[in-house]
Amino acid sequence: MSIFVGKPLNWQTGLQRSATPVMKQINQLMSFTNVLLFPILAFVVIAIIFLCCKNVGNTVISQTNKNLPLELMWTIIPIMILSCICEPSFKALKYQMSQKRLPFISIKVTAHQWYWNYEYNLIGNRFNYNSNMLKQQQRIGLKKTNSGLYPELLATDYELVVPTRRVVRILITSADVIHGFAVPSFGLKIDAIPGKLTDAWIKVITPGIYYGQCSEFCGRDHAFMPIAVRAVSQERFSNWLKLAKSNLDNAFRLMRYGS
Ligand SMILES: [Cu+2]
Repeated sequence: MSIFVGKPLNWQTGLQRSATPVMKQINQLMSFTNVLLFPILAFVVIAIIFLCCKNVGNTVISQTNKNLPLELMWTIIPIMILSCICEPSFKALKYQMSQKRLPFISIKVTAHQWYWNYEYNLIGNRFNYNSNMLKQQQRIGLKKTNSGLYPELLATDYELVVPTRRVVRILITSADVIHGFAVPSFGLKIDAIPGKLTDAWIKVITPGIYYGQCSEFCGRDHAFMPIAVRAVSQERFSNWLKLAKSNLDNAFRLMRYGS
Protein backbone atom coordinates (compact mmCIF):
# COMPACT_ATOMS: atom_id res chain seq x y z
CA MET A 1 0.00 0.00 0.00
CA SER A 2 1.57 3.25 -1.06
CA ILE A 3 1.07 6.20 1.20
CA PHE A 4 1.70 9.80 0.45
CA VAL A 5 4.59 11.15 2.47
CA GLY A 6 4.88 14.92 2.80
CA LYS A 7 8.59 15.45 3.35
CA PRO A 8 11.45 17.40 1.78
CA LEU A 9 13.21 15.72 -1.14
CA ASN A 10 16.85 15.78 -2.21
CA TRP A 11 17.63 18.72 -4.49
CA GLN A 12 14.14 20.06 -4.10
CA THR A 13 13.82 23.65 -5.29
CA GLY A 14 10.07 24.22 -5.19
CA LEU A 15 7.56 24.01 -2.37
CA GLN A 16 6.27 20.70 -1.05
CA ARG A 17 3.19 19.22 -2.69
CA SER A 18 0.06 20.75 -1.24
CA ALA A 19 -2.16 18.66 0.99
CA THR A 20 -4.61 21.35 2.12
CA PRO A 21 -6.64 24.05 0.31
CA VAL A 22 -4.51 26.72 2.02
CA MET A 23 -1.28 25.25 0.65
CA LYS A 24 -2.89 24.92 -2.77
CA GLN A 25 -3.51 28.68 -2.77
CA ILE A 26 0.06 29.35 -1.60
CA ASN A 27 1.39 27.15 -4.42
CA GLN A 28 -0.75 28.97 -6.98
CA LEU A 29 0.42 32.32 -5.64
CA MET A 30 4.03 31.17 -5.90
CA SER A 31 3.55 30.02 -9.53
CA PHE A 32 1.81 33.29 -10.41
CA THR A 33 4.56 35.38 -8.79
CA ASN A 34 7.20 33.38 -10.67
CA VAL A 35 5.44 34.07 -13.96
CA LEU A 36 5.77 37.78 -13.20
CA LEU A 37 9.30 37.54 -11.83
CA PHE A 38 11.00 35.78 -14.71
CA PRO A 39 10.25 38.48 -17.35
CA ILE A 40 11.45 41.12 -14.86
CA LEU A 41 14.66 39.18 -14.22
CA ALA A 42 15.18 38.73 -17.97
CA PHE A 43 14.58 42.45 -18.59
CA VAL A 44 17.05 43.53 -15.89
CA VAL A 45 19.76 41.09 -17.03
CA ILE A 46 19.36 42.07 -20.70
CA ALA A 47 19.36 45.78 -19.79
CA ILE A 48 22.58 45.40 -17.75
CA ILE A 49 24.33 43.44 -20.52
CA PHE A 50 23.12 45.85 -23.20
CA LEU A 51 24.24 48.97 -21.29
CA CYS A 52 27.59 47.41 -20.37
CA CYS A 53 28.29 46.53 -24.02
CA LYS A 54 27.10 49.91 -25.25
CA ASN A 55 29.35 51.81 -22.86
CA VAL A 56 32.56 49.82 -23.25
CA GLY A 57 35.42 52.27 -23.39
CA ASN A 58 33.14 55.24 -22.70
CA THR A 59 34.71 57.43 -20.02
CA VAL A 60 32.15 60.24 -20.14
CA ILE A 61 29.52 59.91 -17.41
CA SER A 62 25.95 60.71 -18.49
CA GLN A 63 24.75 64.03 -17.07
CA THR A 64 21.06 63.44 -17.75
CA ASN A 65 19.20 63.89 -14.47
CA LYS A 66 15.60 64.60 -15.36
CA ASN A 67 13.36 62.54 -17.57
CA LEU A 68 9.71 62.82 -16.60
CA PRO A 69 8.28 60.10 -18.89
CA LEU A 70 10.95 57.66 -17.70
CA GLU A 71 10.36 58.49 -14.03
CA LEU A 72 6.63 58.07 -14.43
CA MET A 73 7.18 54.77 -16.19
CA TRP A 74 9.41 53.29 -13.50
CA THR A 75 6.96 54.38 -10.83
CA ILE A 76 3.73 53.29 -12.46
CA ILE A 77 4.88 49.92 -13.83
CA PRO A 78 6.16 48.61 -10.44
CA ILE A 79 2.93 49.82 -8.77
CA MET A 80 0.94 47.86 -11.33
CA ILE A 81 3.09 44.74 -10.86
CA LEU A 82 2.83 44.94 -7.05
CA SER A 83 -0.93 45.44 -7.26
CA CYS A 84 -1.17 42.27 -9.36
CA ILE A 85 0.73 40.34 -6.66
CA CYS A 86 -1.17 42.00 -3.78
CA GLU A 87 -4.61 40.84 -4.80
CA PRO A 88 -4.02 37.03 -4.75
CA SER A 89 -1.65 37.42 -1.80
CA PHE A 90 -4.26 39.13 0.41
CA LYS A 91 -6.89 36.69 -0.80
CA ALA A 92 -4.72 33.73 0.29
CA LEU A 93 -3.94 35.39 3.62
CA LYS A 94 -7.62 36.09 4.31
CA TYR A 95 -8.53 32.50 3.47
CA GLN A 96 -5.77 31.23 5.76
CA MET A 97 -6.93 33.40 8.66
CA SER A 98 -10.65 32.74 8.42
CA GLN A 99 -12.36 29.63 9.65
CA LYS A 100 -15.67 29.92 7.95
CA ARG A 101 -16.80 26.36 8.51
CA LEU A 102 -17.35 24.82 11.92
CA PRO A 103 -14.39 22.61 12.79
CA PHE A 104 -14.92 18.86 13.03
CA ILE A 105 -12.49 18.67 15.91
CA SER A 106 -10.17 20.97 17.88
CA ILE A 107 -6.71 19.80 18.83
CA LYS A 108 -4.49 21.69 21.24
CA VAL A 109 -0.80 21.63 20.43
CA THR A 110 1.54 22.56 23.26
CA ALA A 111 5.22 22.98 22.53
CA HIS A 112 7.79 21.99 25.10
CA GLN A 113 11.56 21.97 25.16
CA TRP A 114 11.91 19.76 23.05
CA TYR A 115 8.80 17.85 22.10
CA TRP A 116 5.15 18.43 21.25
CA ASN A 117 2.07 17.58 23.26
CA TYR A 118 -1.22 16.94 21.47
CA GLU A 119 -4.48 17.24 23.36
CA TYR A 120 -7.77 15.98 21.94
CA ASN A 121 -10.71 17.56 23.60
CA LEU A 122 -13.93 15.82 22.68
CA ILE A 123 -16.84 15.19 24.99
CA GLY A 124 -15.91 12.01 26.85
CA ASN A 125 -12.70 11.73 24.90
CA ARG A 126 -10.27 14.07 26.54
CA PHE A 127 -6.72 12.85 26.43
CA ASN A 128 -3.26 14.01 25.51
CA TYR A 129 0.08 12.50 24.65
CA ASN A 130 3.63 13.57 23.90
CA SER A 131 5.28 13.27 20.53
CA ASN A 132 9.05 12.88 20.60
CA MET A 133 11.51 12.39 17.80
CA LEU A 134 11.83 8.72 16.83
CA LYS A 135 15.06 7.24 18.13
CA GLN A 136 16.93 4.59 16.14
CA GLN A 137 16.49 2.03 18.91
CA GLN A 138 12.68 2.55 18.84
CA ARG A 139 12.28 1.72 15.16
CA ILE A 140 11.80 -2.02 15.54
CA GLY A 141 9.55 -1.80 18.59
CA LEU A 142 7.27 0.77 16.95
CA LYS A 143 7.43 -1.00 13.54
CA LYS A 144 8.88 2.09 11.91
CA THR A 145 11.86 0.55 10.17
CA ASN A 146 10.98 1.95 6.73
CA SER A 147 13.09 5.09 6.54
CA GLY A 148 11.20 6.29 3.44
CA LEU A 149 8.01 6.51 5.47
CA TYR A 150 9.72 7.41 8.71
CA PRO A 151 12.73 9.53 7.80
CA GLU A 152 15.47 10.10 10.30
CA LEU A 153 15.15 13.36 12.26
CA LEU A 154 11.58 13.85 11.01
CA ALA A 155 9.70 10.78 12.23
CA THR A 156 8.22 10.75 15.71
CA ASP A 157 7.16 8.00 18.10
CA TYR A 158 3.50 9.09 18.08
CA GLU A 159 2.11 11.29 15.34
CA LEU A 160 -0.59 13.90 15.51
CA VAL A 161 -3.58 12.11 13.99
CA VAL A 162 -6.16 14.04 11.99
CA PRO A 163 -9.10 13.01 9.82
CA THR A 164 -8.99 13.80 6.09
CA ARG A 165 -11.53 16.02 4.34
CA ARG A 166 -12.60 17.63 7.60
CA VAL A 167 -11.79 21.03 9.01
CA VAL A 168 -9.48 20.55 11.99
CA ARG A 169 -8.92 23.48 14.28
CA ILE A 170 -5.47 23.59 15.79
CA LEU A 171 -4.85 25.62 18.92
CA ILE A 172 -1.18 26.29 19.42
CA THR A 173 0.64 27.40 22.55
CA SER A 174 3.88 26.79 24.38
CA ALA A 175 4.74 25.69 27.90
CA ASP A 176 8.16 27.31 28.01
CA VAL A 177 9.81 29.36 25.25
CA ILE A 178 8.70 30.37 21.76
CA HIS A 179 8.51 27.48 19.30
CA GLY A 180 7.07 27.30 15.80
CA PHE A 181 4.58 24.74 14.57
CA ALA A 182 5.30 24.34 10.87
CA VAL A 183 4.13 21.72 8.38
CA PRO A 184 5.09 22.77 4.82
CA SER A 185 2.58 20.54 2.97
CA PHE A 186 -0.24 22.17 4.93
CA GLY A 187 0.98 25.73 4.38
CA LEU A 188 1.02 25.99 8.15
CA LYS A 189 3.55 27.95 10.18
CA ILE A 190 2.34 29.32 13.48
CA ASP A 191 4.44 30.48 16.41
CA ALA A 192 3.80 28.70 19.69
CA ILE A 193 4.00 31.47 22.28
CA PRO A 194 3.84 30.87 26.04
CA GLY A 195 0.69 32.39 27.54
CA LYS A 196 -0.95 32.87 24.18
CA LEU A 197 -3.28 30.57 22.29
CA THR A 198 -3.09 30.94 18.52
CA ASP A 199 -5.49 29.12 16.27
CA ALA A 200 -5.17 27.81 12.76
CA TRP A 201 -7.10 25.38 10.66
CA ILE A 202 -6.26 22.60 8.26
CA LYS A 203 -8.29 20.43 5.95
CA VAL A 204 -6.10 17.62 4.69
CA ILE A 205 -7.28 16.20 1.38
CA THR A 206 -4.89 13.30 0.78
CA PRO A 207 -4.32 10.64 3.47
CA GLY A 208 -0.68 10.27 4.36
CA ILE A 209 2.09 11.22 6.72
CA TYR A 210 3.23 14.81 6.71
CA TYR A 211 6.40 16.10 8.28
CA GLY A 212 7.35 19.45 9.67
CA GLN A 213 9.75 20.91 12.18
CA CYS A 214 9.88 23.45 14.96
CA SER A 215 10.58 26.69 13.16
CA GLU A 216 11.60 29.05 15.94
CA PHE A 217 14.98 28.55 17.51
CA CYS A 218 14.06 27.27 20.95
CA GLY A 219 17.24 25.97 22.52
CA ARG A 220 19.63 23.05 22.48
CA ASP A 221 17.40 20.44 20.84
CA HIS A 222 15.49 22.76 18.52
CA ALA A 223 16.54 20.63 15.55
CA PHE A 224 15.28 17.49 17.23
CA MET A 225 11.60 18.20 17.82
CA PRO A 226 10.01 17.26 14.50
CA ILE A 227 6.30 17.32 13.78
CA ALA A 228 4.65 14.29 12.19
CA VAL A 229 1.00 14.37 11.20
CA ARG A 230 -0.87 11.27 10.14
CA ALA A 231 -3.97 12.03 8.09
CA VAL A 232 -6.40 9.12 7.93
CA SER A 233 -9.95 8.57 6.72
CA GLN A 234 -12.68 9.64 9.07
CA GLU A 235 -13.57 6.04 9.82
CA ARG A 236 -10.02 5.13 10.80
CA PHE A 237 -9.78 8.32 12.78
CA SER A 238 -12.92 7.47 14.79
CA ASN A 239 -11.57 4.00 15.51
CA TRP A 240 -8.24 5.43 16.56
CA LEU A 241 -9.90 8.03 18.78
CA LYS A 242 -11.96 5.41 20.59
CA LEU A 243 -8.87 3.37 21.39
CA ALA A 244 -6.36 6.15 21.93
CA LYS A 245 -7.98 7.40 25.10
CA SER A 246 -7.39 4.14 26.93
CA ASN A 247 -4.52 2.54 25.07
CA LEU A 248 -2.43 4.82 22.92
CA ASP A 249 0.08 2.15 21.87
CA ASN A 250 -2.67 -0.15 20.69
CA ALA A 251 -4.45 2.63 18.86
CA PHE A 252 -1.32 3.43 16.85
CA ARG A 253 -0.51 -0.24 16.27
CA LEU A 254 -3.96 -0.99 14.84
CA MET A 255 -4.01 2.07 12.64
CA ARG A 256 -0.59 1.55 11.10
CA TYR A 257 -0.59 1.60 7.33
CA GLY A 258 -0.13 -1.67 5.54
CA SER A 259 -1.25 -3.71 8.52
CU1 LIG B 1 10.97 24.34 19.43
